[in-house]
Amino acid sequence: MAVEEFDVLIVGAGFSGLYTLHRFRQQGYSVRVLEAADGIGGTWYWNTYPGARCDAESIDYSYSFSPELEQEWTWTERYAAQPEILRYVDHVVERFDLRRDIRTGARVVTADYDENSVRWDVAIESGERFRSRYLIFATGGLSAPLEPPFPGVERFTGESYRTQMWPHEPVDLRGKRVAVVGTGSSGVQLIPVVAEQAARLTVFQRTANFSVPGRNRPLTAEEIERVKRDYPTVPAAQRNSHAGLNLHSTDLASTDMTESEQRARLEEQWALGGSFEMAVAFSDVALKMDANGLVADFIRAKIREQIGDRHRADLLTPRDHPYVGKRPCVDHGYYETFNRDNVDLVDIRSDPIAEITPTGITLTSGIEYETDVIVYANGYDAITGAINRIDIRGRGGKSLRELWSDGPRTYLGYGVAGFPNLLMVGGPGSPSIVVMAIALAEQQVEWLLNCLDHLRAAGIEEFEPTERAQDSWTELVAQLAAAIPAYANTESSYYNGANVPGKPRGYPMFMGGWVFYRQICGDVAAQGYVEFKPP
Ligand code: N01
Repeated sequence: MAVEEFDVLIVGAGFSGLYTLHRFRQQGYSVRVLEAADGIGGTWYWNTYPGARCDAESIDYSYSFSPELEQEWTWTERYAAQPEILRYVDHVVERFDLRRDIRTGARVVTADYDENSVRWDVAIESGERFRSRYLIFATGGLSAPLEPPFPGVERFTGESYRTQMWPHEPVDLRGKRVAVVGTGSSGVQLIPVVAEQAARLTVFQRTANFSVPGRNRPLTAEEIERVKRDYPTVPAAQRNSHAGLNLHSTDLASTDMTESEQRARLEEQWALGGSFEMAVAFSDVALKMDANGLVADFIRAKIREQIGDRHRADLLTPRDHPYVGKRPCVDHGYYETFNRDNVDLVDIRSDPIAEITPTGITLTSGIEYETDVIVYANGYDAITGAINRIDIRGRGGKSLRELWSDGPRTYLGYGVAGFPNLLMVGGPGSPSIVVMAIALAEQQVEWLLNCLDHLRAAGIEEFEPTERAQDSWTELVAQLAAAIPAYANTESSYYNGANVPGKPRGYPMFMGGWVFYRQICGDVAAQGYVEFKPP
């Protein structure tokens, strides 16, 4: 079989991979994107479950590299639903003629570095191989779905669905008994929609999460006009923010306010809607447990107000983690759903699922729930999962998976010692997941292009970070997470790997905020990328 060769191979055709393709191609590199799915769009291709919607506002959740694109495209709602986001992806793909360089249905299984030819040799599931000088992973932080973790899943004779890979054909839940397992962002979005369709919905909850109503609504003509007129200010403000989002944040700590000012501020943010607005109610929400407690207590009280039944309200009230320690959800009618007569809530913290049977779900106590449909919304092997599922071998056949067996080690999230010309966008060690992915990709790709220009001008065609730089970056990433009380006081979350049996515990992403990250990247560039050296 002929082996196709390119300057750059990119793994993943989500928002990050698409921008990487666009810019590297513009700079004159020959590029091929290898995408596992049968379509383009990454997480937005896979997550077609009912209710799927972005939890960042659509105006922010957009590319900023093209003023023409900003003017042409018009979002219809405050939070875009999955089909609209996929239409935006399609528009971008056509607009910038990206499709011709993307190979879909091409799941990368191995990547081997050939030191003699200074090339990466990449194989996809079909056995076809590709070679390139640079290999860029744009695989996404939440793209490695976890299998439903219960014995007997395959014995169930009804219909089973997974939010992470919902069928692209319509699923009819009308008149059926439906069980949903999992109450993270996916479950919280899906549950209100399913409740309206199903005859009976039973929600299996292990951990109550914090969720804040999104207050979604159509964008008005005046808003659209204003945004389009002021567009350059939107991404500019994003770049000066912690998470790449335009939020109503404040420099005031909770301790700078009186009790009544705190209360007013919390009500104000609550009225705006969305969990990120609550996270910036005070400047110290993640940094001081007292401030965190104010926000958490406020949301707990609001949750209770939304639910009629006291026992249910109690079960749905989060108690085991600080606000933002686990990713909080943005909902659209979640708590009200539990006031419906056709909805049940089962606490699988006190009575865990023992097995899936041919007819339903059995708990450890022996209680059985018969159902026609089971929906698993059980989450992802976050940040490292997608890369670690590929067998990647660097210099001397060294395995990346083995190198990362105690947690990922990278330099700035861009590269790994011992793996020349392997690069990452939104990878471990970057502010992956905690900074809005599109904005982060735009910044990182520009940085990488400048880095390559600089190194190539110096005659360096093969490079990797030094061990020393990688060690100190890995240490900094760990120290930052440990120094932020909201994370340090959260025991179990996909952020720290606790949701995956056997995964090393630790925060694999840079938690110091985007401004700080960009400042460090800028300093490294100004100093001539000195920690990237030939092997
Ligand atoms: O996954 P999750 P998700 N027994 O890991 C439960 C993004 N996203 O797909 O909390 C019983 O958050 C688990 O329980 P627990 C967003 O960043 C964005 O919902 O581990 N239960 C939890 O309730 C989000 O944060 C959007 O105790 C088990 C659930 O399954 C991220 O993706 C929409 C279990 C998993 O929740 C992931 O969200 C959707 C077990 N053995 C997703 N194992 C938007 O943009 C797991 N669970 C809006």
